[in-house]
Amino acid sequence: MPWPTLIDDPVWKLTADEIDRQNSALQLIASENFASPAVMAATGSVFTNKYSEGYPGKRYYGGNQVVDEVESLAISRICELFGAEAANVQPHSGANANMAVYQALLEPGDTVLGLSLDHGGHLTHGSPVNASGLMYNFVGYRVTSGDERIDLDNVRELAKQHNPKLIVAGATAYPRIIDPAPYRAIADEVGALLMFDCAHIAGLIAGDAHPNPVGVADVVTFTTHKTLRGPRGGCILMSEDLAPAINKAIFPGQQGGPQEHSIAAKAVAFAEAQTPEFKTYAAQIVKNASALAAAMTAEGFRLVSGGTDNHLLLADLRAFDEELTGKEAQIVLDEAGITLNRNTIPDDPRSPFVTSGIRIGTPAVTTQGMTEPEMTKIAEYMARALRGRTDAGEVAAVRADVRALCEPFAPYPDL
Ligand code: DSN
Repeated sequence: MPWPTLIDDPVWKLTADEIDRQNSALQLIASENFASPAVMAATGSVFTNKYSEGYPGKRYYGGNQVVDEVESLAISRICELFGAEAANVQPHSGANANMAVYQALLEPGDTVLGLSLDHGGHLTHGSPVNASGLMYNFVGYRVTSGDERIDLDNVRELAKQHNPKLIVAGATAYPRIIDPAPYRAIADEVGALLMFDCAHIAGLIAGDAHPNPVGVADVVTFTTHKTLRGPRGGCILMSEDLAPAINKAIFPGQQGGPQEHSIAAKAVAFAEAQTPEFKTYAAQIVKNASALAAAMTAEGFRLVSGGTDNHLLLADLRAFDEELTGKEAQIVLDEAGITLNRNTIPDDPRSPFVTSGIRIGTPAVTTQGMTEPEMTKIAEYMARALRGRTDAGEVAAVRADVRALCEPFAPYPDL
C-alpha cells in the first residue's frame, strides 16, 4: 500500500484522550449526542473518496452507481420517518440547510421573522453578524416576560406590521414544545411561507415525543447529529413543488460535492430512528430532562419558563448565586467533569460572552442509559461543584464522583 503507517501520529493519542473524556465525564451540551458504532463506521467508510456533484441519476462525474443507491436510501428513509414528500440529505450542516432555503424562497432584502438569538433563536435566524441577517431583513420575535414562552401575539403583531415573506419557527435554547399549528395560522393570515428549523428536536419528533411540523410548515430543516443521533450534518424536508428550487440552492447554490460518507451515515441513523427502541429513547430524553429540572429546582436554581417539555433546561444562575456567571459556571463544571455551555437567558443583563445562564441537555446521558436516579445525582454534583467553586479539593471530589457515576454507563467502553 502507498500509505505511510502513522500509528505514532499525535492524532491517535488525541483520539484516545477524547474517547476517555467522552467515556468518563458528563456530556450535557443540549446539541450533542453519542452516535452509534454503525453511524461512525459509515462516516469512516470508502464513501469519503467519491465526488458526486448533482443528485441521484443526475451526477457530473462517473462512478456514482453505488452512491446513487445510498443517497436514495437516505432520502426514502427520512421521508418515511417524517412523512415528507421530498428530502435533500446533502446539507453539510444546519446552517447550510437554512441558507439554502432562504436562497430558494427569498430575494436579498426580503423580510423574515425569526426568534431573536438572545431569546433562544439561532445565528441563522437573522443574527446581524450572520449571513442570514446581512442578506435579509430579519425581524426578531421574543418570549413573553411573564411565563417566558414564545409570544405568539408578538409573532402575529410583527407579521401584520412587517408583512414577511417567510416566518421561521424553531430554537436552540427554548425548553418548551413548539406547536407548528399557530405559526401556520399566522403565516396564512399574512400570506407568508413557514419554515420550521427543528434541529434540536428532530429526534423527539422522529420518536413521537413532539409534534411533527411536516405537512404544516412549507419547509422543515434540521441537523442530524443532535437528538436524532446521526452523523454531523443537515437535512431539508419539503413538498415536491418546492424541491427543484431548494435542491438547486444546495447544489450548485451553496455547496459543491456532497459528503457521501456522511450521507451513508445519515441513512444508517434514519433506520435507527425508525425502530421502536428509538421511541423509548425519545420519551426517556424528556423524562430525564423533567427529572433533572425537578432536582435542579430543589437545589435552588431558577429554570427559565419554570421547567421543560423537551431535552433541555435553561437555568438562570442568579437565584442560585447572584455573583455566579454562566462563564464561570461552565469553567468550574468542566473541571468537575460536567460539560455544558453558558447561555444567555431572556433579557440577560450580562453579555453573551459572560451570561447569567447555563443550558443543560439530556440527549447524550440518555443514550448512555442514564435514567431519573442519575439525573438527581447530576443536579447534586452540579450544585456541589458550584457552591464549592473556590475550593479545588471540593471540585476534584466532584470530578471523582462524576467519573464513578459515568463508569458503568461509558458510551464507548470498547474503543
Ligand atoms: N451550536 C448549536 C447548538 O448548540 O445549539 C446550534 O447550531
